[in-house]
Amino acid sequence: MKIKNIKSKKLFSDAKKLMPGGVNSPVRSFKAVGGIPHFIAKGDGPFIFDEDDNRFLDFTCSWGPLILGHNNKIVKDSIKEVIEFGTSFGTPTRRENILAELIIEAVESIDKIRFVNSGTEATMSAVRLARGFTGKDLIIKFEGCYHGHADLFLSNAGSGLATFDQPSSPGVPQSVVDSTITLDFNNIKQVENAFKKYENKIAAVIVEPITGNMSVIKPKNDFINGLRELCTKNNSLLIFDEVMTGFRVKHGGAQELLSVKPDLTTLGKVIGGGLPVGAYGGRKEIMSFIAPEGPVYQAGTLSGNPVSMSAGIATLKQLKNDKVYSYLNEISKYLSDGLKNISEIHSYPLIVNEFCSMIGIFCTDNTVNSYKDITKTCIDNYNMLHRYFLDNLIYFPPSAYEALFLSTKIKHHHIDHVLDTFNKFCVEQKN
Ligand code: KE4
Repeated sequence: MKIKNIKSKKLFSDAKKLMPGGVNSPVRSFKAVGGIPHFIAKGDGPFIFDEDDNRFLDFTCSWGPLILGHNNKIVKDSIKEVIEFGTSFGTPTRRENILAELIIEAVESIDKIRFVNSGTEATMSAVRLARGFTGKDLIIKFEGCYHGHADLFLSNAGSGLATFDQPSSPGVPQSVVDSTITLDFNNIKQVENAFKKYENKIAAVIVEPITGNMSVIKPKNDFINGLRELCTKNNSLLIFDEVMTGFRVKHGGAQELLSVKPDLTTLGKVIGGGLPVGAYGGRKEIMSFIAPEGPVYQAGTLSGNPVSMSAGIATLKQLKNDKVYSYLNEISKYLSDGLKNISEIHSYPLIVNEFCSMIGIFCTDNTVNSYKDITKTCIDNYNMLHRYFLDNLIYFPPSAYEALFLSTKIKHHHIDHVLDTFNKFCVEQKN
């Protein structure tokens, strides 16, 4: 069914005259999947409504933050309440204490926390802190993991194994990535070799413990435990980038699911309830290095602003209820099992990785354990599936490298609609 998009088309044409690519973040442009993006006018529960009055069942959830669905009443009321008194004061406010306490009591590895305004700010600050605390410079990261757009993260693996990186974007000087080493996710041998090669020079290893930016890939058992052991043995810090997985895969994040404690954790998305918030936190003795307590500088005009704090508090208070995660687990399994069963019935190549409301879909029959594996999957098939779902008013993320997110507002009958649509897609593929 071709859906109306006259208004989105006009808005996109205007937007491209005003903003690069017509968007304020590249992945929204639909460049990866083709077609034009839908300009969304409002969200409500499991739905988003575009300017042409199409109502989509949403599985992007604003790239993760909206775990409680769109227009959550408690979050909305908390924002209305706080703006009665103003929006920002550039001073400490009590709501920062409240949100900090909610996070510290949920995430065992965090004794102290600093709020910033995005995931990128959180990860770049965590790396600076790790370098300041250890007095070392080198950082290990993994291909396919995304930690935001700070220069030091915009690099690809160097030519040989465990050699220094090369920039992956113009504007990033080689000097900046000369201290970054990119290795293969799930390859603990490469990490061991890097620690041997650069003995006592590695400040930290940063990793998405369950990836969401090469879609959803879970670490092999020896990988995450191996990172923990190697960092401890070499007096380097293990940084879990939980901007996506924090309060998403479990109340205590992926570190609770995997039973591995990092030295620093970065957070974002869900902790802001749809408003701009990032955070980084960890053990007291590490966090005490952050200004003004310690020498490592980091600051932000709107960090901890009462409006964002209020939305975060309202969100995390609702997530303290265990029933939320058991429900999300249940509906995620219902969707992933349904997709797998239908793909088997029709012999349609599909792998589905599901971790409590984060789901990765790969159009392939082979296992997917690393970035190289995903590049061998059929991206074109994902794009065809994306378009088919969109024409049936189901909004999957507009990139094969992104994760699906379920909110608590997604019900079984919504998933039945998705499964019926997928079944029709498979039948049509065969004809
Ligand atoms: P932000 O600066 O976009 O708030 O966070 C950066 C970031 C850091 N770490 C992880 C694990 C992340 O997933 C992200 C941002 N995620 C992307 C979606 N894959 C944001 C969407 C976008 O770039 O528009």
